[in-house]
Amino acid sequence: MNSSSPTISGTGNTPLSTEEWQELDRNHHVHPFVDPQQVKEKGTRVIVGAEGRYLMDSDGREILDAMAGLWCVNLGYGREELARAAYDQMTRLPYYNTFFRSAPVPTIELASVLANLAPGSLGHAFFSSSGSEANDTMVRLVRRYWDIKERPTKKTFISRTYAYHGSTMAAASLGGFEGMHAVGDLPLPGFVHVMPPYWYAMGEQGESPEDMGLRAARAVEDKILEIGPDNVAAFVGEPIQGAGGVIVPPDNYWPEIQRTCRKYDVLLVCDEVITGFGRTGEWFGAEKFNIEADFMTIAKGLSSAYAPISGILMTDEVYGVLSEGGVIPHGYTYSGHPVSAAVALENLRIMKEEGLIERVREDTGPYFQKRLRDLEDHPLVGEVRGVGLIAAIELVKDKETRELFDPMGTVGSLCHENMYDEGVIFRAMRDVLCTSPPLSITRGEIDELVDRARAGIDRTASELEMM
Ligand code: PXG
Repeated sequence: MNSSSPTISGTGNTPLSTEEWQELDRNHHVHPFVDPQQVKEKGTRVIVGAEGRYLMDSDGREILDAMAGLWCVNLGYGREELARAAYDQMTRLPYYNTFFRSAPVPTIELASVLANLAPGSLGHAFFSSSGSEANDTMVRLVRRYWDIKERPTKKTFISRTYAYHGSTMAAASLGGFEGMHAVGDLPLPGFVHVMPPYWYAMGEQGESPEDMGLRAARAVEDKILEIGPDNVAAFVGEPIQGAGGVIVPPDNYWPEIQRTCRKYDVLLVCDEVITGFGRTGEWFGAEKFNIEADFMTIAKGLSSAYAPISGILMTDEVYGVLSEGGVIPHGYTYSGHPVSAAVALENLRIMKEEGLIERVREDTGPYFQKRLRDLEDHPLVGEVRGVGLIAAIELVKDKETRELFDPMGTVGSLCHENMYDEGVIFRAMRDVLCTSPPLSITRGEIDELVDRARAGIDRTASELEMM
């Protein structure tokens, strides 16, 4: 027990000072993906509220959230309709399960709405609460699919370096981060990785993005042949790799992946946790890149993160096979939670009614991409890349040769801090500054986002004595 704990009300709204919150946090709260030493030394940024696209911290500062939380608050903050949907559902039916052949009404409605929204024949939804759980579900059901088809050796998953698919054992195994694999002795058996179509950092000198895209797609085919097609269950990929540094594939990459998966009878899984629900200017990234997936993982923007909900969508064919296998012994207490489902339905209704997808596709998306590309004149900026309302600014040591900083990550972290001090939150991954603002962002706010980002990059450059 912390003897110096201030008295707290238990409502989460106790008016303590920043220092008091930081002390409690330092003493009791374990953060994901954060060095405890940094929490101890620098203290936590305490966030007390938000409205629209702006967060407010405990010192009363307004910060433009260029990350929509963690790539998820797609409608922006303060939408009363979503709060009302949650309240109404909590008073009507706060919980009932989806086991034992029962289901709450909003859960059934959400499954049918998603079936209509999703591309192709992805007509069946299994719900969970987080992207990680959804991917774990997918891994189990893909393996079961091949068992039922009497091809039990098809068990290995191919995914990519710098992929992020979550933090549970299977999801982190699918992910392509060595640092994550080092925690918990991962990857589990049956998970292998190939190179991503990351031209800026991995393309050879003189190699075009398209040539690199083909090379990266061929790495998938080579891996299938190395393992043996009879042993490969699925290829899993985000249409655009988000947390790995917004890696946008060239146009020839996904068609080649699709062809390869069909050729070797390998299932294709699209992880749309970030790219789903409007981020690219289409409802799904699969539509942007013409991908016909057998499974799709969804989360985040499904409810604009106002309530935790995720799921996997599967095709009629896949569900048909799974249905032949009898009971599916898999599920979570919160699978299809009615409050989350009600919030998701209201979120989707608002997105449709306000024409948010069209707005991102035709107006704010192109404007965002154009304004961000103005930053390419900066000596520290090697590349700006992105689609719709997702983008990255890659900082480099040498623009001409595309030489990255060594060690990677220090300059990115510094720039992230400097941007925060300038009043805008990006996400630093290596030396890549990622942005994925609420889809409700306005042109004026985009101007502000870019101006503040430039100020942060300028500060970083002068601290590096480059100017
Ligand atoms: N797939 C993708 C593509 C993701 O981006 C997950 C699965 C896992 O979702 P859950 O709900 O289990 O977190 C994600 C999550 C970051 C960051 O720092 C990114 C995510 C989560 C947390 C932090 O960029 N993406």
